[in-house]
Amino acid sequence: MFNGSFSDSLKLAGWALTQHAGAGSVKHNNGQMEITVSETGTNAYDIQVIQKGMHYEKGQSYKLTFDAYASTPRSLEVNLEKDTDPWTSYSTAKTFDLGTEAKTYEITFTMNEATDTDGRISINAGLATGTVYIDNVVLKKIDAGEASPIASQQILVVDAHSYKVFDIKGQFVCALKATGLSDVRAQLAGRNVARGLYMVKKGSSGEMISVK
Ligand SMILES: [Ca+2]
Repeated sequence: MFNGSFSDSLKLAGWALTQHAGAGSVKHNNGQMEITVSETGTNAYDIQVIQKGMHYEKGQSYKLTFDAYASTPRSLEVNLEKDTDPWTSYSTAKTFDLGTEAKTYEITFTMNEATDTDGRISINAGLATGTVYIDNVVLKKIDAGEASPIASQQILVVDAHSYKVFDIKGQFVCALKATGLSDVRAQLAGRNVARGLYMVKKGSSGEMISVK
């Protein structure tokens, strides 16, 4: 992370505007970066300010924080991603609702892709007109427990239970997590177990299912 504070000596060094559609401009003013959109694009990334050269290490968690506000309330997308085609998003693009007073916003993520020593930060402003003010952009490494990986969010959404599976002779086959008996049946079929009847136990209750 270079020149996240937009100092008076460095101004916009390290940051560059890219436009794919719409019309926008970027300038250094009062120790901040100002992105002004005069004509919206179709996508947030149609008008974007990028810093390249980010080092994202596989398995490492990161936190990006920045201060932002806007001339009128509006959205702003920020994405930590690959700098070249296919622009793989490492953080998942996140949309923030900016107000007219400065607040600190953050993105946490764990790098699940192969290490990228030349990734980028993209500040995507193409979906609304007006001016966005950015300052104090900081990217730092954090412990995995502080990040909110997508995988754990998905696990929270799925209401999974623990099941134990026995064959018709009472022999233990496997233990698995599933959302219900049909999920157990699907998982057993996926493991290529023999066709037939199985006893599936959840806690002290059990039911017979048939795997075809
Ligand atoms: Ca500053």
